[in-house]
Amino acid sequence: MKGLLDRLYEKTPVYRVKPGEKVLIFSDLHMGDGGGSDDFKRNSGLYLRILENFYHLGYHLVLLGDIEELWEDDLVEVLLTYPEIFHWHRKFFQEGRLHRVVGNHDIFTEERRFLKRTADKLKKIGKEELIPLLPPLSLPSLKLEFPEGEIFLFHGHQLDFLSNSLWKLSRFFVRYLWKPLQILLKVTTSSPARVWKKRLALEKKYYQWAEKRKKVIVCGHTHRAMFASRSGKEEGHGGRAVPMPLPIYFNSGCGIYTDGRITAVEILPGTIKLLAFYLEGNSLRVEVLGREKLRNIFSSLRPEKG
Ligand SMILES: [Mn+2]
Repeated sequence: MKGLLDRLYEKTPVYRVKPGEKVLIFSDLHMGDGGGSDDFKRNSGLYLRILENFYHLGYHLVLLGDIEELWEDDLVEVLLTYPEIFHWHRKFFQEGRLHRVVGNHDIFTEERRFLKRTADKLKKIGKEELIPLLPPLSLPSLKLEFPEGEIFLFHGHQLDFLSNSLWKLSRFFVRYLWKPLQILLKVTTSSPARVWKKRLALEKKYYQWAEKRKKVIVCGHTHRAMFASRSGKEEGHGGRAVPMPLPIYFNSGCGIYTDGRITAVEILPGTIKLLAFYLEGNSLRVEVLGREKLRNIFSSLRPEKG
């Protein structure tokens, strides 16, 4: 029987990665309004450095959902807070190197109209110059086609009932009840990130779908970076909900870790990696948390080797 992910998979646009092209995948930056509930603020300088660097290195950038925090904040406020970041995203886009996939915190009904309304608001407050920086229309999900095989990327909220079917109600809760509390209590943003059991249950659903359909997947949403179905640290919560024998589930993690790191999945010709970026003084540093040949990842899906 076809499930929700099967239907998403079928309508997913394909990008054929050309020889030599390199891809960097981020998710869950939750860029806010720069105020007390903006968890991204402390990492924004780091992210800007990453964008500048990888733009000049010729990378493709995949934004895998929850880039702007639109449950808590208005897009106008986010744009006014981080115009430079929107500027770099735009530069990637203009060169055909930006792939923006929707998440549950940066979703809005009738995207075209929403962007038009946001442009009108900017005009009204005398910030016309920011209108060209508005994000491009988003994709529901994305398939990246490599010589070794295809990787399916989706944010991950699609299997999360509250975030998917009830997103308007959830947004109401977050904006009017959670945000003020968050400022008061100085705690970080919501949802599966905070709730371990929920996160493990989601990971299980992602993995089981991928195993059944023989796919390699990259998600975000849970805020737990994963490499080849393994997380870097289990944080004492008993690890995985189900055994994940095949190295087919990846997660780009998030941009709001409190230790000042941002994680990303990097795909180079023939190789996939999990990276953690951080600043040391003023220098951009990268730690490689995982590295594997794409050939080995895909061969795990063939029965004779699986
Ligand atoms: Mn999400």
